[in-house]
Amino acid sequence: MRVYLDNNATTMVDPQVKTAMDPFFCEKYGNPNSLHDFARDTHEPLKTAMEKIYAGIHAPKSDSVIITSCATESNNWVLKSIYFDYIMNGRKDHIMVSEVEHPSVIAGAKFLESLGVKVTYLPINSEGIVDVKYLRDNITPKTALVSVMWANNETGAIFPVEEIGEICKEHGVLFHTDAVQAIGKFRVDVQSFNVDYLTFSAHKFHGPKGVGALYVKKGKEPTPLFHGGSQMGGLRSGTLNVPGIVGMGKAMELADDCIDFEMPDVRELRDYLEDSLLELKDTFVVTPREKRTPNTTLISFRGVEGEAMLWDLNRAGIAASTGSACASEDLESNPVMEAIGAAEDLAHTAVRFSLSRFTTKEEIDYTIDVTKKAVERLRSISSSYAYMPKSQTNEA
Ligand code: 7TS
Repeated sequence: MRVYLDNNATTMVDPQVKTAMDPFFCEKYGNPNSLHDFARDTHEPLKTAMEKIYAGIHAPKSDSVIITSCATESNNWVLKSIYFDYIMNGRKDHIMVSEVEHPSVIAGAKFLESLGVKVTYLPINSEGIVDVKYLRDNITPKTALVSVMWANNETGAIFPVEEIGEICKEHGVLFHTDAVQAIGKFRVDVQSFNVDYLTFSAHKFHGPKGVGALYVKKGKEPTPLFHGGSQMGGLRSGTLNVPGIVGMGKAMELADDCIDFEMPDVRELRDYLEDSLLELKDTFVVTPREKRTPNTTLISFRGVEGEAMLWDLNRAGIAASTGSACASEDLESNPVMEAIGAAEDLAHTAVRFSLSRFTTKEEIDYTIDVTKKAVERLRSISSSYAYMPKSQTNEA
């Protein structure tokens, strides 16, 4: 059996999305900016797709949704344009990001730091939720931007973006949220709270890879990263990825429909998986369920090296993760576990299972069985577990 439980890294393209994209490879392949009918063939489908994308995040027509190549591009764009627009000219000198942002934000912040920008890395609490009080206490009149993700990719923890948006508004600070793990998991409505920029990426919600977007509130248009064309109102030059945009539109429509219908089932399956694995002694989950996206569990098995666990799971056909795929070749501890301040022996033991609307009960039953056996096997050969003081285990 092959079981895919790494949906926070990427998802299967929904067959309906693939069907919607198909005509734009070998039939309707014109460049939308050309002046012939091959180009014109793409105009109506692009318009429909963009309407679906706007509807999916409840963006008003007056605001912009700029298509990019991925969330990494959108996140980098926000950080770098803030530097060009507000910091380089001396108006501001400071940004704030949570310490558990995706590397595309953390590395961007570190780059700005190397240019002399002051960066505050917001800590997270023992539940894996960003510390809003720390933000409130450290925001200054010179702060240009706060960038805090909506849902964390490792734990699924949902961050209080409404409250953060309010604080930013009070202080006249721009607010960006990376909503990559939010779309399709719960309702995303950019009009329901204060937000200036919002990132998302199609391949995280059963759309194609290589297409993402940045929502931009009217009047907050960032300096472009790419110059050289008139696409996206000159804000993001480059020939439009027509099949990608059509695919993202369809994926967004389906994702929105699924929030009420499929997501409760996904949550039930995730809870069943988690409950079953928590029956094992010395097994921990950090963020409480009600504060998490419905599809994610990050679970620690004391005494079991996460990478060893992945090896056993992979041999049985199960795909999971110990951290971002982007970082999975480094044998490093999970960044969220580190940020929480988990003991060294636990920081290396976290395994992330992320489900999707295509995950079945049979797959979860199989995963529970394989995981339990793997934990038993790996603990039996773990010298650190064998010699661990009984006080550190659940054993009497
Ligand atoms: N932001 C978040 C919150 C993410 O989870 C990811 C990918 C990205 C940005 C980057 O998206 P992309 O469109 O540039 O690919 N996260 C993961 C992960 O958790 N494991 O592999 C990739």
